[in-house]
Amino acid sequence: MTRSILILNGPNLNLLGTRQPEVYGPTTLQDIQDMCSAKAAQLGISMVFRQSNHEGELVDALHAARGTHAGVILNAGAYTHTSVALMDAISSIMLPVIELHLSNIHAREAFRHKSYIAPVAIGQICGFGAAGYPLAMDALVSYLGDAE
Ligand code: CA2
Repeated sequence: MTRSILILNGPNLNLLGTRQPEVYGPTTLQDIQDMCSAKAAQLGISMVFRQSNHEGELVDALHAARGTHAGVILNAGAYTHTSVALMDAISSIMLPVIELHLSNIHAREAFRHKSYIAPVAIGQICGFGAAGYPLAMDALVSYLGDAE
């Protein structure tokens, strides 16, 4: 069976490419989704790409990933810095999760240096803009190896 991964995006990422291009770049979330689809085909995996502005929906999507997907790439947006609920959800699903950010959160405001996702993720990719998405897909597929 084809391996599947979930790419999950949090609040305000639907606005990408439309505002603050100096911070987040000119690429839209649809452009990123298209890039990820092409990368998935190249890697021989399937991929579900989602975005929600609602914390509970992100928690539900993480719960539903168990049994459906082999791993998750999560750009939790601002919930990265606030959400114990997302941290607990990741701990509960027993799936590898890669934390992803477009910007280098460590080079920005102090409140962005704290991540509730980092302690429960297998790793973090940040600061490479939209290119971080295919990088994270390579990293997740490599982490998963031949295991089911
Ligand atoms: O760099 C990232 O990917 C972030 O997860 C983006 C979040 C931010 O709160 C995190 O600290 C880092 C914000 C996403 C907001 O996206 C916008 C896009 C266009 C216009 C306004 C916001």
